[in-house]
Parts: sequence; structure tokens; C-alpha cells
Amino acid sequence: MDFPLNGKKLYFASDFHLGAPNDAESKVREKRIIRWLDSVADDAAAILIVGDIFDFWFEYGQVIPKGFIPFISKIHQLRDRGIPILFFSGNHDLWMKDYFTIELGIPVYTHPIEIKVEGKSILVGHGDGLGPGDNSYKFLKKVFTNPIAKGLFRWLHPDIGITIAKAWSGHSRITNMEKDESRFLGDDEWLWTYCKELEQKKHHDLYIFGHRHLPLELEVGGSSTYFNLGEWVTQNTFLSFDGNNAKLSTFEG
Ligand SMILES: [Mn+2]
Repeated sequence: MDFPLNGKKLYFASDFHLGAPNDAESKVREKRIIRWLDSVADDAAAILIVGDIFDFWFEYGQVIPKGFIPFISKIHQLRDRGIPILFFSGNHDLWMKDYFTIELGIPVYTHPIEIKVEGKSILVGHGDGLGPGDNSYKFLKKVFTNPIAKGLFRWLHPDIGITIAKAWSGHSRITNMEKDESRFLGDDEWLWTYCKELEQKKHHDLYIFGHRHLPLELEVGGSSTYFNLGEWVTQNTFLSFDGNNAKLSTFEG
């Protein structure tokens, strides 16, 4: 996939976790995200939202979870202006299907993809389940993506299923902000390890992931960089790329 910039920039953000930890706090964050989208829209060649957009999301045959109308309508408005928007599913919203694609023309990627921008190659994805470690998550992902488990969940009434799922989501790292999360793990940064291993086989100029909830800029070999996008519960970080320079920033608006 090739993105012409035409003097504009690519914008990346992840881990909004809309819905967490409660409606009131999520509403405040949702407004902040909308202000951020407004602030970058004029300058955006495309906006990539790299997973865990929602703290919980499930698309039933005829039903989607309530809420998030301000965010979704802002996204709709930007799409109407012709701005390409790409969604990635994360471990919290891995049951996104084709709702946003059909309604708004937003592709939803479940795995990292490679994009080409002005001759540079960028690997971008949520980052869950990649690299060594993260074992309890990898096990859970097997359960959650198991077709039988998914099928059974689908047959629960949404009022029951979504209530259970929200309670479960409430145990997640983002709502508890465990100590390990905010501490740089050095050689144990598993996504960094993943980038270094992949770089041996295939060169990418940039590796951009979410999931870790810690904004990072780390060298991968000599000419490649791994960025982690951080999160929006406490940090409000995003990345912009102008074809030459990638820069992590904090949204202060
Ligand atoms: Mn997350």
C-alpha cells in the first residue's frame, strides 16, 4: 500500500480504550481525541488508529455496542472530507469485523501491514502477540479467537455478553496501570526484540506499534527505528511522519 503525502503527514495513534474505566472518564477522553483529530485533519494525508480503539467491541450479526457516537461521527466527517482513515484491531477490540468498512469506508486490519511512503517502508500494527513473552495474552488470544468460543459468545444476549465482557476488560492493564507498564524494560522490551529479529530478515525504515502503552523511540539496527505510540488514558501521545522524520508528540489541547 502506497501513501502519497502531497506535502502532508501521516498521523498515528493507538490505545484510546474508549469505554474504560467508566463512561464519565471515557467521555472526557473521547472529547480530547476529537480535538486531536480536528487539530491534525487539515495536515493529514491519512490517519491510522492502531488498535485498542475501544476497550471492548463486538459485532453481532445485527447489533453493535452502544456509545461512542461523537467519536464515530467525527471519523465519519473526516472520511467525508476525503481523508483516508485506517483502523487496526487490538487485543481489546479484536472482534471488529466489517461494520466500519461498510458504513464509513474504513479498512480494519487485524495484523501488521507494510505501507510505503515516499520510498520508505513502514510496518504498522497493534503489536499484540508479537515477539517473545506476553504469554498469558497469547493464550487468551487463542481462546478469544477460537471460532467455537466466539460462536457461543454471540449467542448470549448482548445485554449479558457485553456486561460480562466489560467487567473482564476492567481487569486489563490500562485500567490498572500496573507498575511494569510505565517502566522501560531494556532488552526485555518484547516488541523491540521482535523488530530486531524481523529487521535481520527484511528491512523496514520504521516499526510502529501500540499495545505497550509506553511511548518509545528505539534504534533497530543502524537505519531503522521502532516507535511505540503510548496510550490516551494518561499520556495522549501520537506520531507524525512527514516522509523524512517521524516524531512522537503529546497532544496538549
Ligand atoms: Mn491497549
